[in-house]
Amino acid sequence: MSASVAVSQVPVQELEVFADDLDIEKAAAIYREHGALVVRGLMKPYLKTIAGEIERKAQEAIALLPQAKKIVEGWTVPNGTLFLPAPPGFKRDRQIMVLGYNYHASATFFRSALDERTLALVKAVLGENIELFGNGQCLYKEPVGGHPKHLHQDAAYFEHKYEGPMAMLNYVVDTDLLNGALHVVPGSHRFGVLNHVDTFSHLGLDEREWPWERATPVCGQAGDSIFFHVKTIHGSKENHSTQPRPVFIHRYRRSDDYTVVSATTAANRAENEKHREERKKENQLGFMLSGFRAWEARD
Ligand SMILES: O=C(O)CCC(=O)C(=O)O
Repeated sequence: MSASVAVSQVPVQELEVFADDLDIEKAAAIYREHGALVVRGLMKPYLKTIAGEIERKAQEAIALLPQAKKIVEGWTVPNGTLFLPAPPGFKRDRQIMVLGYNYHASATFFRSALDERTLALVKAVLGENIELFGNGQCLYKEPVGGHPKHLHQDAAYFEHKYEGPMAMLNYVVDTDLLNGALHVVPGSHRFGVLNHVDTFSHLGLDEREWPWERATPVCGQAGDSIFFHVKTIHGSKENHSTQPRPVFIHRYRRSDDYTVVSATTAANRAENEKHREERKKENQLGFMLSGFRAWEARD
């Protein structure tokens, strides 16, 4: 389907269910239909610890800025945090984008990836054999103009052989249009992988073709979770509030799935596309969260 086909706006109420009264089949059906699903309150049990740890990691990252190294995506500091240039009038010349907060840094973050209700939902969508994809991620928008993340498909960054990962993005603070609510384009998971260009926040869709009005904003409370398909178009605007707006993300995939193209810029995507047939499952094994991995001769 061409990206220029008009997308009808789906109100957020059609995407949402509630963790306290979770009907797994209904939730999975919403995800399959729209490529997006909101589960209100799912991560509440882990929130207090995670919120405190994220702030601690952010302060650690800022203190490490004198040791920052330039890379193509921005600057990294030794605790793994990625910085971007700061907006005009900001108190520093660089702002946090991806915090070095992941499963290597926090037991609670890791435990939250194994949440029973979450795994039941993931299995209803992806089947019995599930592995973790990646080490967990924390996107951190600083206050007073913290970075936008332009509309994009995660498949531009990590295109997969099969279904691809199901992402679960979790709000750490109440999140609305002022501080950077996630926007999703329901149904866009059926569009294939679209052409992405370089933007301030790395790979993104052409803003003339994909203005924010084509997306549904998902306002929510701390502890709400938004699931989205690897090809679902999504993004979030700047944080114009006076407080940070972090989110933490888990990604789940079928245990036989693997990345065929990885990229962060249009140039490295073009180069890596040439090697898609060379990518293999063998060196991409994630930790099993459900089911069993039998050895298979794959070549
Ligand atoms: O921080 C956000 O809201 C953006 C997250 C996102 O777009 C992503 O992880 O791909």
